[in-house]
Amino acid sequence: MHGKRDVIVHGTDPYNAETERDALAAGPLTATSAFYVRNHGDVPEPADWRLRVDGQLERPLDLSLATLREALPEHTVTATLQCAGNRRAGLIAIRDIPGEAPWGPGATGTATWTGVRLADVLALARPLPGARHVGFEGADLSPEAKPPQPFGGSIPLEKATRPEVLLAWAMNGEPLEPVHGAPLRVVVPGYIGARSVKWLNRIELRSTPWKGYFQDVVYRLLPEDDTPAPGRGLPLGLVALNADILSATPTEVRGYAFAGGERFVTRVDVSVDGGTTWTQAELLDDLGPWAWRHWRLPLDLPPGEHELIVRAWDSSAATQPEDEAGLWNPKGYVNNARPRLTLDVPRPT
Ligand SMILES: Nc1nc2c(c(=O)[nH]1)N[C@H]1C(S)=C(S)[C@@H](COP(=O)(O)O)O[C@H]1N2
Ligand SMILES: [Mo]
Repeated sequence: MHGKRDVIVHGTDPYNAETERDALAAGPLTATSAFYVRNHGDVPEPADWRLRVDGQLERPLDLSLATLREALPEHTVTATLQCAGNRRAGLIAIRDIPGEAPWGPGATGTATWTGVRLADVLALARPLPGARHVGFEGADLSPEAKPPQPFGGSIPLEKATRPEVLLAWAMNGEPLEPVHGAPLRVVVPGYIGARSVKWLNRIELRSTPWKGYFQDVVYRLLPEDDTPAPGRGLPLGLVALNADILSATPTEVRGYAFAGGERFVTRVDVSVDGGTTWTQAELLDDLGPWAWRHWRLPLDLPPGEHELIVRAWDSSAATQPEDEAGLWNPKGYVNNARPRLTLDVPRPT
């Protein structure tokens, strides 16, 4: 289904799947065939697709894809997408989170995205002075909201006019696949995946953030004892610094680290003795400011049990929280605890 390989399927109605560790480890760019999918409803198949731009602006637009592509210059950005629920399994291990997928480390991936700059579309539409946020609405209808509503969300106008924010029709140099938002999706580098709205058919210039279910009720960080309701908790936006281990053998450990927001990864430390001593890992390919860094450290571990811990650092000098215990929240978002792994090296026989 959906031509995916090397994924762990978390659901088929709607389809949700994460990339297997091996496929993430294969390289800094994630193959489209292995790229994670996060859906909140059925994949829509719009017969007559248009992009409408309305709200607080001087010039409402109603564009076909052909017009969009002809009118504006094409740009390509390499960016990591990361779901706010990435690594939720680590939070579920502390306390169950019913109804939410137990994502491992693969609800994230990095691709090249090609399309037009949202900034260029906004320049055509001419936002009015009262416009502060840019809302995005998809063509899918999600039954998670009662009554069902299209998936949507917004970002501040200030971010929307940055050159890295795209309306993309291609991923890794190929036409966008239906499951990833064809014919057109938003790509908001540095923000949680939920703001990169797929099957985009409406952009709304607004004075306030999006009031739809997927920004006003969920994708919000709630205190431990709270339950989702409109406006509760804090809306997630910028991705928090995170890292995970993708492979570990007695001779090498590898993984990814993603700083999120406008920060970048400055260092990754690895401990093989449960956190007593730390060694810096080598940061691999630099794919630019919007992409994660893969990292590796050669090891020479003797037989026995070894407790590996990893901690990434970013350009704001922040590092990852020690463990999941203090991070648990009712919807299971933002698990960015230091990854741990016990490696049992057998004695030679
Ligand atoms: N229209 C629409 N856009 C959407 C979603 C959705 O369900 N519907 N899911 C969002 C979430 S939560 C994430 S993490 C990313 C996932 O993008 P992908 O499926 O291409 O990996 O898409 C976002 N855009
Ligand atoms: Mo997500």
